[in-house]
This record gives sequence, structure tokens and C-alpha cells, in this order.
Amino acid sequence: MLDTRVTRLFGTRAPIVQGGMAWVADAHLAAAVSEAGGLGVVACGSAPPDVVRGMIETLRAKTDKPFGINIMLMSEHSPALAQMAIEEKVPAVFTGAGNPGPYIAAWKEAGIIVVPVVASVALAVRMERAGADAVVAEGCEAGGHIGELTTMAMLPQIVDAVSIPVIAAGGIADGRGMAAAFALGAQGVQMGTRFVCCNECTAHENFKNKIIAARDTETLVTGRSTGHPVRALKNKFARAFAEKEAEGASLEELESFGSGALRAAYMGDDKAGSLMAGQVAGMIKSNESAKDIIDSVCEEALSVAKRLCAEAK
Ligand code: TUI
Repeated sequence: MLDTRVTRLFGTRAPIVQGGMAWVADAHLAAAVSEAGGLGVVACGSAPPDVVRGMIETLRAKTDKPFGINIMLMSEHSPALAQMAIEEKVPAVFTGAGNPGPYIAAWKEAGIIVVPVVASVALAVRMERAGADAVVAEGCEAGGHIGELTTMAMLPQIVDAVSIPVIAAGGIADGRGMAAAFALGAQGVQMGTRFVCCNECTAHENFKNKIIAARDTETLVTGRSTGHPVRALKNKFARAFAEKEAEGASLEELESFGSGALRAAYMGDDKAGSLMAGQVAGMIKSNESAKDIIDSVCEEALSVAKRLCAEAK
């Protein structure tokens, strides 16, 4: 269908990676995405290794297709999770929210495909030198923990700076976004928010319905003052967090206010929960199966490419 360096790297049918969203990206979502021809990714979030082992076992009982795990490097468990990935022989490890440099050699030795999520050219270059197989270039349109740069500006700069394949993330939810990312030099895309509204995603329907109801301007970035900016849907929690931040609350106070908010959103508390979602929330209008999402995104990207070719004549 769409054969790129990214499909060949992972052995998938489609060059689509599912974002490793803490709580939301469990074994059920990841298995459905992998089974549908994309790369499903189990998010470790703040879970300890034994919980993630159980998730990997559940996923492997549902599909024999390739998959990945995402290690969020701010987690206290990340050194143990890095080791667990080797013991479990996971096909691919993605990392976020930090520099995975110290782990890369051991993962490569174990035959694991290593894909750090980066938010700058400098980190992309460092990751290539350290042996990464690809990078995810994630712009600040994304939901959750973000960097400074937009996908549109950052992606071509990373593509020019590295030789490994680049997977675009942040602001992509359909085939037009995929075609745009490919025009900028990406060879794959990662989508998170679109997969929250996936039938196989176990997040509470209150969370999914908030994304489906969201308009373009309904996300908010909080946490810039703490050095950990996070994009989420505007709700009671996000507004209260922004207010505390503006009043100069301490890092400890903000951290304790925010702790547990991601789990609360997953469980259906759309007021006290942190409904992390990207700026594309306004484009998502319904829940669909993982297969329908992957097939329609690829089909639309191909039809955009054909239209551009026809218009270029
Ligand atoms: O990691 C993400 N997104 C996330 S992690 C997360 S869990 C969380 N929960 C509560 C508060 C905060 C986070 C929710 N969403 N995306 C990948 C990503 N990585 N985006 C940006 C980065 C990044 C930023 C700076 C990666 C590396 C970096 O610098 C590392 C260095 O040392 O230079």
C-alpha cells in the first residue's frame, strides 16, 4: 500500500505508529493497531516493569504482529523498564520526555529497534550518533508533554540533519496531514489523539466524547513555568492548573496537584482529569476501528499525492 523506510524498519503494512500515551495506550489498543497493519505501542507511563510485562503478555496473546513499547524517561522506573524490554525481547522501544542515550547500546545489542521521540534537531542528531534506528520528530501541536517547535518548522530541519528515517508527530490526524508530513521528508507518521477515539481504545467514553466535541482552540498548554509543558483539553483541571501557575505556585505544589490527573481522565473524570490531546482534537468527529483509521488515512494520503501529481502536469 505505502512502502517506506518506516514500513521496512518495523515490518508493518502501513507507515503509521500509534503514539505511546500513558494509561490510554494499553495492550488492547496496541494489539488492535498492530493487527490492523500499523505499529501498536504499549505505553509504560509511570507503571513498574511487572505491570508492563503483563501488558506485553496480553498483547502477544492478541496478535503476532510487530509492536513497540514507549518508555517515558521521567518515570522512576525507566532504568528497570529499559532492562525489562531486553528480557522480553520487545521488537521496538520508543522513548519520550528525555535522552535515552545511556540505554541505546544495550538495546541495539539485544536486537531491539530504537526510536527516540525528539523535539529538536540537536537531540535528533545525538540520537542518530548514539545508534538510533529512526526518530519521531514531535511538534508542539501534539498532546501531552511537548517541546517548543511546531511540526511544520522542525520536521524538515530534522530530515536535513539526519540520515535515519524520520517519523512525524504532532498535528497529524488524517491523510492530508500524512501527505504533508511526507512532503516535508518524513517516511512515517505517529498519531496519538486520533487513536484515543478508536473503538478498541479502553479510555472512558467521557474522554473520547470531549475530544469529539472539541473545537480547534480548545487545547491549552500548562506547565511552561516548571519546564514541563503539557497540552491538554481546556477543562476545570487545566484552568485551575494554569491559575495556580500564574499565581506563582511552587513546583512541588503543581506536581502534587497534577499527580493522578492522567489516570483520572482515562477513568472518565472530565473535570478533575488531565485530558491530554493535541490540536487536531477539533478534526476528530467520531469513534472508528483501528483498521478503518489506518486504511482511511493511507487511502487519503495516496489520493492527495495523486492530486498533487496531476496538478503538477
Ligand atoms: O513524552 C511525550 N509526551 C508525554 S509524556 C507524558 S507523561 C506526563 N505526565 C504528567 C506530566 C508530564 C508528563 C505525557 N505526554 N512526548 C515525547 C516528547 N519528548 N515530547 C518532547 C520530548 C522531549 C523533550 C525534551 C524529549 C527530550 C527532551 O530533551 C532531552 C534532553 O535531555 O535534551
